[in-house]
Amino acid sequence: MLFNPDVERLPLPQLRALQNARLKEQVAYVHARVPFYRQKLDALGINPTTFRGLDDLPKLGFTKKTDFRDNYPFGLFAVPETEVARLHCSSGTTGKPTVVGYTAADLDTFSELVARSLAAAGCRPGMKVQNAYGYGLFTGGLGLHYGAEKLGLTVIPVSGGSTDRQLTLLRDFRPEIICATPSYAQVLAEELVKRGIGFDDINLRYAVLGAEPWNEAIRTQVQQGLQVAATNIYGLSEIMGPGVSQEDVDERGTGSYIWEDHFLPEVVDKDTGEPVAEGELGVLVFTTLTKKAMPVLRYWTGDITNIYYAHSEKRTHVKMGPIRGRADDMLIIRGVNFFPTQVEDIIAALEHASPNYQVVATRRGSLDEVEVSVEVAEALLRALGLTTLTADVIEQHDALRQLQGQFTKKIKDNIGLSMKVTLLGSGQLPRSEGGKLNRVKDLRHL
Ligand code: DLL
Repeated sequence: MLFNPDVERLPLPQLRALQNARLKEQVAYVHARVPFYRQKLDALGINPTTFRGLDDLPKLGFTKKTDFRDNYPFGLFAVPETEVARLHCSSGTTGKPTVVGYTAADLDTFSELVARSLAAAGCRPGMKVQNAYGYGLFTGGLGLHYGAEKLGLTVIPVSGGSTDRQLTLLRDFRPEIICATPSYAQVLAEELVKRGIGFDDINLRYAVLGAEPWNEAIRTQVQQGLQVAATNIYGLSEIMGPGVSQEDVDERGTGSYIWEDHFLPEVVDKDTGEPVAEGELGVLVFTTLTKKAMPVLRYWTGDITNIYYAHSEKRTHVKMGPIRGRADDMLIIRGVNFFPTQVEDIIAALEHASPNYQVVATRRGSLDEVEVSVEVAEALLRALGLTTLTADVIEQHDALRQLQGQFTKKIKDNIGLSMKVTLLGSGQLPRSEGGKLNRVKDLRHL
């Protein structure tokens, strides 16, 4: 279902004209209202009255995460604090959080775009949604909440974690939709099995998963484990929150529609900052087109992906592929650059590996080492009658020795690094406690 068909199907020339007009307005708006941008644009020699719009976009330079930190808390706001209707934060791993603000009009747009996203995910007015994204400063909980209400869903605002309560509500309230991080959806799927809860006991049909990277193997696990159609929702606080892009339930696996009437996407080379060709991987950059409280010009998201029109079927807007990693997540191990998602790709292609993995980088003396741990697929463990795995147990089973050997070799062949591969039984790796799960640990800086 299209929530706003006129806009979602706006022919590209008209969409481009709309973006162009909005971009010019947004540049003039920040120049007039945000000292940070006025100084920046003046230094770049950009005059809003002669700025030509899309053609001049690359001249605007980038806004980086550090710009938010340097202007903490409200320095990037374009309206007086009294006009800010809500504040959210993006959780930084170090130092101060990034603060973002919304006017009442921004919140309306936020709700509309989340409503569009949920409609694309398969949700229909009248359905119930269990919202397991964290409520609070994180944008996930409230962002999904108001979008769901806007679409006409009944919201069950449970927030993240409290697995017992989640399962009780799934059984008693029988929602058709669950919104959660993919790693938490995996936990719920595992708990159903552990507790002997059958698919007839619950009523789920759709899962709307995002806030962290995931892949097709995780999709399969969640779709089978919860009996749902699982789609991707992407977003980030600096630009809005969830609902910057969304996958259509009937076009799963072909990318997520970016709501181009509000956000202007670009993909640029992570080293040179130059735009790459359509479909090529690079860093995703967004310019907001309609934001009032905190507009952002060319925000360097750090997320690595590609954008393309090739698979836009039901709508005209551009699609983005899955997030392949973050520019700053790249690990440099013994001089070799690699993204943990490369390990994920290898695991996805291994027959007897589950999608649960962890990458840990350490330094012994002056030498970097990487250990990759992966849980063996349930089916194989069951066939072998095993639960936990030790080195001895692995030695005794051909299938496990082969899996370990194959995995080690593929890593060496594809990434060019030798890594220690550890096979684990199911449930041996950390699970999501309701929010984002970090599968990569770089302990070299500690
Ligand atoms: O995670 C907003 C959100 C909430 C999105 C709920 C989807 C669902 P932040 O906390 O600011 O905002 O984190 C943004 O999370 O730059 C990506 O690196 C990552 N991320 C978000 N969605 C996805 C996704 C929210 N679908 C950062 N796939 C982004 C991969 C994602 N990574």
